[in-house]
Amino acid sequence: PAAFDWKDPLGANNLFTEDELAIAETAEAYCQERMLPRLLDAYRNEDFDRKILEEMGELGLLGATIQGYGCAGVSSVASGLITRAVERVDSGYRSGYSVQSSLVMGGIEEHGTQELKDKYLPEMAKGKMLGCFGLTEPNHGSDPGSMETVAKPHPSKKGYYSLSGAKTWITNSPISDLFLVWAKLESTGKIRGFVIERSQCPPGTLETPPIKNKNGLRASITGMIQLDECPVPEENMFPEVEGLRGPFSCLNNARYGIAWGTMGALEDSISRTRDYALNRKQFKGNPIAKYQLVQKKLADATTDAAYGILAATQVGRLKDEGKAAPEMISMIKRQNCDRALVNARILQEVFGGNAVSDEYGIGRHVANLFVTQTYEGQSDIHALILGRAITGIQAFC
Ligand code: TGC
Ligand code: FAD
Repeated sequence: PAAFDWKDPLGANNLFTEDELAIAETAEAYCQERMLPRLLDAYRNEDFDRKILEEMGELGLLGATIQGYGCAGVSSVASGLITRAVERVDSGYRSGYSVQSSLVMGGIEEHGTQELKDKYLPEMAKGKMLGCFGLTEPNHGSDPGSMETVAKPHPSKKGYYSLSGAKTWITNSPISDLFLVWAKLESTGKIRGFVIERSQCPPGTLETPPIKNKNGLRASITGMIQLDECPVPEENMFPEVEGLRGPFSCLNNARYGIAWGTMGALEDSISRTRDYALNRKQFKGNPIAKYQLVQKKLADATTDAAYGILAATQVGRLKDEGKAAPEMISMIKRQNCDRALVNARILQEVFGGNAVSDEYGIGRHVANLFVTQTYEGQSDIHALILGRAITGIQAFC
């Protein structure tokens, strides 16, 4: 019989092409050799180094599924493998990466005019220009359809809209050059997407205060977007897409990426726990890995990680064939985030008191995975999306 590999328990590597495996290897090498050594300081000091995205750009990892504009044009599975490699290091770095690649570059590529694509995608692909995605507001998180941010013709600048409102909990906002903001057009009441360039905003019309002292995702920078009659050129509004379909089409790609990423965080938790359990001795010099209760924790977590990778691979393949329903993405986003969080929390117990030290990494994964379960649609919201698809009855309100 074939040998069992605890790092790839169900042989998922057999499902990837040679190109996909090569991309994964490049991403893993970069993440382990150059990203990981900076992580502990970044997490302690809540300090996101924007150079990381520039370095990922140099390796062709940003906006990786996009064809042209200096992007690699790889498969959805390959992009998932990149995301998994990044989140094996830290969910915060994956957040910064996902927002740049899936939410902003993906949004501009899918809905922007040719001029917007030509102007912004090549610089974003190099990581020279950073972006953020403003959907959530202080009073509207799970229910973005009720947003209050408004766009109306600018009272004094012809050819411009004026945007006013506030977005909160926005990854990358304090350091972003470009803002994809969703606002209601006053004349129609319909949600539209606007691309705002920081350098073009008059003083006081765009502010991006950071949200500090987070107890998770500390290696990622988060903030608000405050718009006060901010002038935005008419040509920077996405021309066709209106309603929630706009932001949700971008979210489909990012939620898919999170399903892969959280499996990376879980795999790193498993690997750290295995090492610890093999080395830590209690009772007559036995490694704690010898005890059945510890082995069960590892068996449960390894099983969930293996299933999660297979499900994400399947949805990735369907996505590239145009056969992935958004509900499939809700299913893997919810399941993988939930299982990663539950398992990492249980594995944390294996470290005993040392789990409390940030040197061991496990507590950081647990804190981060709570955030992944919350953003891009909290898990219960995805349960309701699935419930609606199963019963035909919506249960949101
Ligand atoms: P609903 O009636 O369901 O839909 C309204 C319109 O949107 C369309 N639609 C989709 N289109 C494409 N893909 C999807 N996944 C879609 N889901 C819905 C739908 O067809 C409809 O189109 P149309 O043309 O008929 O108008 O709208 P609802 O208001 O009832 O939605 C309810 C609900 C709960 C499902 C939705 O609001 C929801 O998903 N809420 C969660 C909010 C969320 O995910 N926020 C994410 C913010 S961004 C973020 O967190 C980034 S973190 C990044 C990081 O750091 O990694
Ligand atoms: P609420 O909507 O207030 O929900 C609170 C609780 O109530 C949840 O458990 C929810 O499931 C439950 N609930 C709500 N409605 C229902 C219902 N109808 N039925 C059952 N349960 C319900 N947003 C962006 O736009 N861009 C970003 O880049 C971004 N980055 C983020 C980074 C971080 C670190 C964090 C923490 C959040 C980020 N978000 C971002 C915001 C994120 O998407 C929201 O926090 C999330 O959508 C939940 O919204 P909320 O926090 O307002 O919670």
